Amino acid sequence: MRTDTGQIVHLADYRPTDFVLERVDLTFELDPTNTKVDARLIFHRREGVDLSAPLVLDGDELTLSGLLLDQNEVPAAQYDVTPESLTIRDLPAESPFEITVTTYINPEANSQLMGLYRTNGIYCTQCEAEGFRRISYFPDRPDVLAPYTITIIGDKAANPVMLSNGNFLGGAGYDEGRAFAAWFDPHPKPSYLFALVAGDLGVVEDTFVTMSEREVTLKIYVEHGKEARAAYAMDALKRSMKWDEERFGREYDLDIFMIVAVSDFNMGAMENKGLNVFNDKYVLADPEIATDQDYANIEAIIAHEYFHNWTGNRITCRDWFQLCLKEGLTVYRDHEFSADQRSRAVKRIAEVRHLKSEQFPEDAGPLAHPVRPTKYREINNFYTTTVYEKGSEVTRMIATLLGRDDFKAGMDLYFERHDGQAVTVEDFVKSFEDASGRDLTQFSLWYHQAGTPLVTVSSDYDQASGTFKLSLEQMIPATPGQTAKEPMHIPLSFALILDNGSPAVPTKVAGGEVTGDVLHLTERRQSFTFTGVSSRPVLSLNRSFSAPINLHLDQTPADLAHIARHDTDLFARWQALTDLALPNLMHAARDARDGKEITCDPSFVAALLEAAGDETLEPAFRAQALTLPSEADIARELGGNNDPDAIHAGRDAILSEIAKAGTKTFLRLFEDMKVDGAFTPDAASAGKRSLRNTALSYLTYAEGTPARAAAAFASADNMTDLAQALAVLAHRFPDAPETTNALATFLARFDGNALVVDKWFSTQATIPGAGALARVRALMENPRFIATNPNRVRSLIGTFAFGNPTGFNRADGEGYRFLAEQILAIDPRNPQLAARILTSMRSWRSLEPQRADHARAALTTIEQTPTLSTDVRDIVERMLK
Ligand code: 0A1
Ligand code: ZN
Repeated sequence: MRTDTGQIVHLADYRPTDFVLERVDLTFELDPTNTKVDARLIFHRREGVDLSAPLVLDGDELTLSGLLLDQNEVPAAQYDVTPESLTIRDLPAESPFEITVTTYINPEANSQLMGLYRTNGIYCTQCEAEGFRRISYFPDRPDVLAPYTITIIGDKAANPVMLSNGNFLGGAGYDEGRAFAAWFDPHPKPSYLFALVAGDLGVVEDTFVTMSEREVTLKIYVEHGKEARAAYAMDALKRSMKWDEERFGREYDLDIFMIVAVSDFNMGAMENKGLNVFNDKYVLADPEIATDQDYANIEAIIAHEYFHNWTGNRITCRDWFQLCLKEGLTVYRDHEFSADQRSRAVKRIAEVRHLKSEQFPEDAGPLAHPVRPTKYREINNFYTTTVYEKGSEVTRMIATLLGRDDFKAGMDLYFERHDGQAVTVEDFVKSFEDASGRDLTQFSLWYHQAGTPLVTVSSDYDQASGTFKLSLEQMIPATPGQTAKEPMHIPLSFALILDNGSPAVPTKVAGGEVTGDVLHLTERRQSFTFTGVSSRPVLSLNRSFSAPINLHLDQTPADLAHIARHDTDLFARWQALTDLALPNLMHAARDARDGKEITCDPSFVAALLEAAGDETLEPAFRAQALTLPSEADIARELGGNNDPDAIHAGRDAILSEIAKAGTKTFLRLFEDMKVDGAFTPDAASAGKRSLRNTALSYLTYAEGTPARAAAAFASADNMTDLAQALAVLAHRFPDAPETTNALATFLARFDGNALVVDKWFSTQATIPGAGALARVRALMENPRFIATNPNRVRSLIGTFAFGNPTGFNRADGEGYRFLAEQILAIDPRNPQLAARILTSMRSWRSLEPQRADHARAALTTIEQTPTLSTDVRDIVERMLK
């Protein structure tokens, strides 16, 4: 583990390499503890580069065991080497030269899961962002692109499968007991997209015929015996390939596309060229083991990684500051794909819920950073929801500003101009400017200014003149390192809804630009006056969440109820219900804290129940409508001095109120939404299950006994219903014998299937209340909990810290002390995992003073540990700053 303090890298310091890499030829002689790597690299000096310039290659924990220049040993005086770098001097002036670097690495001992490692006896690599330098000394940066030839030599019996990027060249027996396989990837790529997989795996095969009629072989590799569980992933892959051709004109470019599912992986998946490596959680599914959410995640992540083939691989990033160039854009593409495969409105609601619960807190706390940062200490810590999800929202806003045709023209130009290059956010934006003629200078602030803008809006209607005036003000809060902010270009989709529900069509607008249904807010303060509005309209603003902002719009509950009932934009209807719910939930939290009786506005409950019972609305939407803002959402809205126990108690009381008032509706939904026949994971059936399980949850509030959930558990014939019933039992009746029984039955039935046992861990880790910590500690002693496996750690410790507000934020601070202890235990093995779980404390400053003091003390304990990884040190120091 690197425990240096980590140099800060600045965007302003970027300069191209002195030497151009022409070709890469790698040979791996696999051995679990002593793999030999020969890297033959052909370079030439870049034009104009000084003769004295040395070649500097990156390393990480490496030992050099051989170095040749044009096949001759390099004398010791000609180079310097440390585990972190190799510097070679006196290189040829003009002609290309060949450097051969030999290293030996130990995959078995690689617990960081970066570089070449072993998982369940399988050799596997992870090179993004800087993992290749743990394999060989190399110019390990994304702007160094070259074609790769790979030869893998390994024990024949142990490695019947030997894979790398590109097309298969050939393979055969090598010598006594060994075999080799050779691969060639003709598309120049950076080292972070390199991959190697070897071992004994099962495979599922299919084909895809591209739009130019080329047949591509598709293979998904999984552990033996799990082949049938890869069927849905294969289907999602074929749909993704088709969609990218139809929507973006992007065709696949190799003879073969492979996916490998592994059980030890730090993230969700990785888009290595032609050889995606996946966390098996995002590949394996069948009705018995996977929930509807699992199916949706698999579909989205398969698509995401596949879409990277163009947005990330064919066109890559010049440097890691440009990460959003590939991630924000590719998330936007996978969101659009899922919206087209499922219900667009319901998908958008889920995206916005996720954005608000994950990205908004990041943007409002000590870890806030721009979508395109200008400095970092540890790049692994910048795979954030800001880069990914806010990055996607910024792309979505470009599409909103430009309209469908110009956005498409801009994307086409980007692909045409930059194919085969490593580029910047500026190059991306320029493509849209050139294609549309629109100046995006001010808009680009979205990439550079951190913090969620707050837009405050008031309106005024004058009956006599038929004018409707809208006054807006934008404020971008200060964030670390950025105190003064410029006003941004905020595209706000809107409608003026008349009494009968139809939209008003004003005759004239003054005060700013309006294109179609988009109002362009560009000034700090700006007023728009609409004329020709015959009666007082209700304003529906930021429809479909056209901009990722906080909106303060003084609307009466009656106006919100009007939108909830009449808006043609389903998203706006959901947003209105949320806006009705929040003040009630905030009030309830305050009343719970003050020991007062909790009440709820009956008109809000009526609006909610009306949506729930409206059969013209799709069930998935009604389920979303009935799902109240989370405890974290309420905490964010309250803004500070937060008491998670009071927030929980207040929300619980409101849920009970709704449950009592709506019992009849929920009973009916519970019956009507039953899905008959064999399980299918399609969106319509998933929506019905979701609404039925939401009704089940409310009914247990109304009935106050575990009987109904226990019966639902007993009769469930798919994992969605089973896991939901189990969660209701565990969360509402943790001590009931029905819950003990269900937990035991669940474990007995799925013992041996680690991905399902993870659900068993997570369900228990999220049982609210102070008793959660003891439960989590006890579960860590369970033999099924494997401390080196990231999925196990995330499902128990991660879920507890991120997803159990009352359990984790215990008033006595024990939750924080536990987390500090765990971070210090995980960090030496796997710094990335430790750093990520530590971010669960990013909102600690909004806690009430006693809890905040405990949190600060726990963070300080971490900070004062001398042997921290750069990853954890970077996070903890930023959180305490
Ligand atoms: N590029 C991947 C995410 C990823 C990043 C870093 C990793 O290293 C541990 C792994 C995966 C994606 O966007 O899916
Ligand atoms: Zn990605």
